[in-house]
Amino acid sequence: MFKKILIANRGEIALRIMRACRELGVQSVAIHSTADTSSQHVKYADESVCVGRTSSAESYLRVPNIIAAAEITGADAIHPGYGFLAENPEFAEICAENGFTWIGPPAEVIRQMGDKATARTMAVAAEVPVVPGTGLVASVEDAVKAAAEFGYPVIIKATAGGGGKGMRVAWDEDELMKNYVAARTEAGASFGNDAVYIEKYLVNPRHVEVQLLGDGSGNVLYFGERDCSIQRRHQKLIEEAPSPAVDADLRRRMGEAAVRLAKRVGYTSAGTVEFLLDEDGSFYFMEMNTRIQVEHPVTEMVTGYDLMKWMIRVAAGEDFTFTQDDVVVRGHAIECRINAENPERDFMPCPGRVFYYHAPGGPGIRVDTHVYSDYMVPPHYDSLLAKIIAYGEDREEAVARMRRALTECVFEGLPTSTPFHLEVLENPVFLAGKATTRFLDEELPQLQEGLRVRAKSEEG
Ligand code: MV4
Repeated sequence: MFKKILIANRGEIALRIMRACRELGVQSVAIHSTADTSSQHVKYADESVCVGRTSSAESYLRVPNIIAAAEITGADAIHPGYGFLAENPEFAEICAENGFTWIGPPAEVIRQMGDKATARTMAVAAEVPVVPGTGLVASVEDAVKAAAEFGYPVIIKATAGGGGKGMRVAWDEDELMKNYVAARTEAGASFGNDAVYIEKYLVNPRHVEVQLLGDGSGNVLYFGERDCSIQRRHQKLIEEAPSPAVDADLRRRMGEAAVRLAKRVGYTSAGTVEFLLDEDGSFYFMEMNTRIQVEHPVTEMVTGYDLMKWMIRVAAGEDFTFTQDDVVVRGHAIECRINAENPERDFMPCPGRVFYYHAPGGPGIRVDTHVYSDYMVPPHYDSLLAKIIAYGEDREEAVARMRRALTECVFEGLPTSTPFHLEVLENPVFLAGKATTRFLDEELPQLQEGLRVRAKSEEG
């Protein structure tokens, strides 16, 4: 096992990694910006190094400073968490070149999966189902020809994209010709790479993703799925495990498909294969995320495995002490992401001081947060305040516990997404387990009306 790990991140995920380190008897090193001097991850760590000024570009993304911090503290490994440098293959290589173990998948796999057209090709090679589509298309004529083959609507995707950027839907040939140019222009401006490919557009799918973990001996295990259909502008708001739309047979088929892809590319560490699950029960490869994800706790709750500790153990060369048959999904877990934002004002981020924080608790509740009373939420980073995770024997109990936890929770001084979550937890479509990726667009008027009523009754 490692002696000391540098955590190249901040916020709740830095704390989560440090908690795993402490349980493993590993020393932790925090890095921080000048805006995060009094952050929890700095206090919790055994050592800390300031790596730069407030902006991410000058601190959490400043590779030479992070490597220097690892050198002066004598760390033997680097954990990137999610976001920042987690899916930067050059950073993974630079860590290794400087003698630090990268706690993540091989750099070459990060690179391959970061290119969405390549990832799609790898999925085909691994016999993982993909939506009818193309490789990179060289011209608008090729795009029109391909679309005529598999039929409208189609979606144009930037190969350098992911998370929705450089994506355009086209319902007919005219729209395709227009949006093809728009997608390429946006992709070129956003990523410095304007290459695009085309897929048949699934109109009303669910987002279902499979959690994987690979050790250094070629073993790859799946830990069931998460349903992340409730998103707004490609930001996930609520995640749950298991998916209400997945039964044991589908779980096994999706899990085995995800493992085939992972084995094909030589995957190690924690990773996630995202699928679109169609209304008829067919599933299709969407993307592979080569990192530990925000929503990993729901999987930890329903499987009982500490994914973060296993991610560290396999990076240190340990193999699994259990098999696929040992991984059983039991009960139900839901996560609500609490952001410092105003759902009544188009989810506008609202950084500022949390004058008073009170954590929910009791049976089945887990809170992953870096917030404390009098904490100043800096405006420079993402607005995630806390993840509340509720576990229950079944979905109904998980929902009831989540409602209770959300009403116990206090973040004084800031608007948060808490009331919005309470609205979703009363929505009939959500309660029926029928939410698809269109849920938020379709239900937003009712949810916002509910929010206004809620705000009024709090005034009165
Ligand atoms: C799709 C799709 C429908 N059909 N691909 C969204 C981000 C990127 N990961 C790919 N995305 C989609 N790809 C085909 N062929 C619909 C989406 C999509 C989506 C997917 C998951 C969750 C929310 C979404 C919201 C809009 C579009």
